[in-house]
Amino acid sequence: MVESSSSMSPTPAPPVSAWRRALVYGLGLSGVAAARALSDRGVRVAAADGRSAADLGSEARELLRTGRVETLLNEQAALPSDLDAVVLSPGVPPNRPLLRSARSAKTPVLAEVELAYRLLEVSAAPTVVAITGSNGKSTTTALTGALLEAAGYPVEVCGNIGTPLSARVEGPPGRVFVVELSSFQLEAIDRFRPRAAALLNISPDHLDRYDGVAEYAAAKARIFGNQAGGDIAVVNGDDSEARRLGSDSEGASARVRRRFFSRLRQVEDGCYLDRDRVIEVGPDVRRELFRLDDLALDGLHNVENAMAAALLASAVGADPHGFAPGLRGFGALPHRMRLVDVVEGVRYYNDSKATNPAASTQALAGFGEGSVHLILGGRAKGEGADFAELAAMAATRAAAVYLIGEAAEAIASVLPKSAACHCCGSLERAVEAATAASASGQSVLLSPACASFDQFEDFADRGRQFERQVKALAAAGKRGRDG
Ligand code: UMA
Ligand code: ADP
Repeated sequence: MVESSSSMSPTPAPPVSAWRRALVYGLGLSGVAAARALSDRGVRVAAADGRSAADLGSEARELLRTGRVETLLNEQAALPSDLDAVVLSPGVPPNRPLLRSARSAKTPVLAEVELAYRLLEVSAAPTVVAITGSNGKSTTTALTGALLEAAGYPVEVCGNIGTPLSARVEGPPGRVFVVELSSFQLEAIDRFRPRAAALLNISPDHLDRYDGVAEYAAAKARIFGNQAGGDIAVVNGDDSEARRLGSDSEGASARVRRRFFSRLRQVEDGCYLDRDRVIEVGPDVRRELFRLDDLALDGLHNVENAMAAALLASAVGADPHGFAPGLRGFGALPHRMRLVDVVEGVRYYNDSKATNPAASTQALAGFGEGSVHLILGGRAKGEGADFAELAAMAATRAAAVYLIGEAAEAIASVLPKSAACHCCGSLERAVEAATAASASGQSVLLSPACASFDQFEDFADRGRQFERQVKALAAAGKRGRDG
């Protein structure tokens, strides 16, 4: 395993305006954006990447052609001696030799998001809203952006969701930056201080990078590490690990206002579900934020995401009166609990982005007993991926389970003997079998709880193949949506 993320604590970096030469490590989306931002400011940029120039993406190759990156090093090269800082792409783990050399040479190592934050700080204290968690980050980030936009704020939705923060630094003042952050990005922040930050949940993930869940969770908790008086920490009150990390005085200053959201119980400061209404409470407030009916998204987990988004949006001043219309206009992101079609009364949902057991467990929790034909499997994430809780949920919610991919045996071994379980091998056969067995009023759900790389390019490819097959079913003379 790698050096712990705490070993990434950076050597303090001088202001970016004083940098003369920096190394950008990784020339993917983050590295290209960071290199552009630095070279625009007159900093000489060297880059390092495990890939050769010819194998890099088109944007990186274009950047090399323009000469804005003066050298492309391979990962085994010696660290240049005249660097002011190394700017790190999130996918590069801290155990790389170049990073070890940087630490020995006391060269500051900063995450790409940290660089971007420092560039934003130059003009004014930026309004940053940050979101992390094991599941629900992209949905909550996009939803927070939508609520703020509906309230009239100029918003930049960026970060792990797809566009690096560095690519959004240039622009008019007064924008609110809504930034999705992965544990990888949080490892190498230093001053990054979100005015409002949310920790949605913690469940095991990325255990190929971390020495255990505690180390992974500690990286996530760094989102609160620089918050200070006047800032707001939003924490899932129903998730014990998130609650522990969010309440930890080391994680956030005592002057930070901690607000909890809960589906299960009343909270003192934050919001909770009271039958069909989400109520905000606090020392000086008690009001309805929205009703469940306002949510266009399916699934109980999306109630949590909406509660977090509402607290974040109100933390930077949005008027909750606009939340209900904002929520009504927000449909599921691609491959996240998305209704693809209704065929012969059977609802088909694409939740291909559910790549770990906790995500699929939550997705299932929103369905009635015995109402779902559930497609599970793929490549298990991490060696000891634990499907036990998912199997227990499937035993009540699923009419039958259809297994695909490498993890089929591991999942079959934890399903109760009484569960109807079919080993289908491929997604195509699973959809056929689920379609044959399902009745009007039931659902077919692809929420695989596994990564896709054993059979697909990525989760999006898996989701698209599922959607194509469902559309073909609908077109084959059967009734389409709402038929
Ligand atoms: N590279 C090396 N050495 C390494 C690892 C990577 O040289 O050890 C090089 C690769 O050859 C490649 C470049 O680094 O040229 C890729 O950098 P990267 O992996 O950091 O990826 P980016 O293209 O910069 O995209 C990153 C995020 N990717 C990762 O964290 C792995 C994107 O999240 C994010 O959208 C983007 O920045 C913009 O902020 C993707 C992701 O999978 C969606 N995130 C993980 C997740 O959500 O679970 C954390
Ligand atoms: P992330 O960006 O963290 O991967 P997404 O919003 O893309 O999160 O959702 C990924 C998957 O996680 C969804 O397909 C859904 O199954 C599940 N999910 C979404 N929100 C939550 C949540 N709050 N808790 C648990 N699982 C969730």
